[in-house]
Amino acid sequence: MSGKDYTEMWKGLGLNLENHAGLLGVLSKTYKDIYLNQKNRPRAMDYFDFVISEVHGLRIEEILNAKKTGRKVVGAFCVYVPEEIVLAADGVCRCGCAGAEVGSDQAEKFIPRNTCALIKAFMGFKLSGLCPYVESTDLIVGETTCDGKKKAYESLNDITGKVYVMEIPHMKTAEDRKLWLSEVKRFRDRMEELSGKKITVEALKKAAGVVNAKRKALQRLSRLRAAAPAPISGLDALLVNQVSFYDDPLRFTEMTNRLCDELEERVARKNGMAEKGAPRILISGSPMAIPNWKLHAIVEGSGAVAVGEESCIGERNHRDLLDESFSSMDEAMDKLASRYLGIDCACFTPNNERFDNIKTLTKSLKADGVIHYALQFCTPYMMEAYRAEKAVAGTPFLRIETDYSMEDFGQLQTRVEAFLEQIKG
Ligand code: BJ8
Repeated sequence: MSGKDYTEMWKGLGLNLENHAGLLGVLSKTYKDIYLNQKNRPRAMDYFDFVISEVHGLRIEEILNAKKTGRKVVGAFCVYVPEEIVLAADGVCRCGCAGAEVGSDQAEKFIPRNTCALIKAFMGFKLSGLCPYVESTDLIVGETTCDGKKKAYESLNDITGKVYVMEIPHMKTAEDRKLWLSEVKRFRDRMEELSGKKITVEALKKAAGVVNAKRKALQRLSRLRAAAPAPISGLDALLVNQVSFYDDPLRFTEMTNRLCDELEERVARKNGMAEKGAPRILISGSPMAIPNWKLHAIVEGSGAVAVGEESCIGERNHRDLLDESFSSMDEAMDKLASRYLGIDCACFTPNNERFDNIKTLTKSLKADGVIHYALQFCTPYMMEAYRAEKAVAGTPFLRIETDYSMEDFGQLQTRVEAFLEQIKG
């Protein structure tokens, strides 16, 4: 990982230094094995390789420096938390790492064994003192999406004392919209209280511009993956989406646009990442938080190319922009509430928009097959697999349920290979 010695910084954050060194070692090796072995990567991926090498280094230093100037750091585990409000209060917003099997034994003292890997990971990272992001946050914003998260936040608050929960309705009726609007306002008030700064319409407009620019860069990347041959691997595109959750938003946007410039040239020259005729796969379902690269590594290691992620670390996060045409606080709150309530998370019922979106993406990305990915014990996404399959009837479809462990890697590989044979046949 990084060449600089950050030991003092990690000590100051109270990390468990021995376990932390082990974690960085595993992360670095996994990254090298999976990422640096790819051939013909875009040159602009150098930046994202650098960000990963500094994931617990330079970025944390930047965040701690921001804190020294009085800015507040807000962590979240869900795309429902409105980043614009955090930025408008001059805060730093980032999502917690929850994509690796860490501290499960300790997490299971608080939550049941049969809890999804993402929840276990955010509890495990905290309990084993391994995440500098969690340690540097002033506020962790939870939400009432799935039951597992909702209840885990209670324990996380017992442990950290800094969890604030937004109530997310589970339907989208007029009454639900009212409830959600009041939650968005309550969060604005909480951010004002935390930062000691009044959130103004101008500050919200500026924040909306920053976050929309980031979304537009991700949308551009997403559109470029529709080219045949695909100009970038799914692994690299997934990494860019994962990094979008914790990098500085302005820098991230610039570097992603730079990557897209290069991809446009590649598309013009028909310079693809995958072999000619490689099956194009849309991956749909539970989010893949950093460093969860397992399924993409299997799919692309088997000769296919992942061309899209119908997921919160993907399309669901950047599909919709915020309408910036507001001129009063009430209008701004209204527009924020409707932009976020448009997210098609499986925690909603009914959730027909998601199936329409899967259908549209399968077509626009020219996917030859869809792999539905649900984390084990993620009931909302496991349940929706049936309707997702129905939505793309006629397109080969594979359902996968897994966690972060590598124990089923071989078994999944066999299933994916058989699926790809079915597509080719
Ligand atoms: S908007 S998908 S980020 S809730 S994987 S913890 S749902 S049991 S992460 Fe999610 Fe927000 Fe929805 Fe997106 Fe529960 Fe499922 Fe675990 Fe999940």
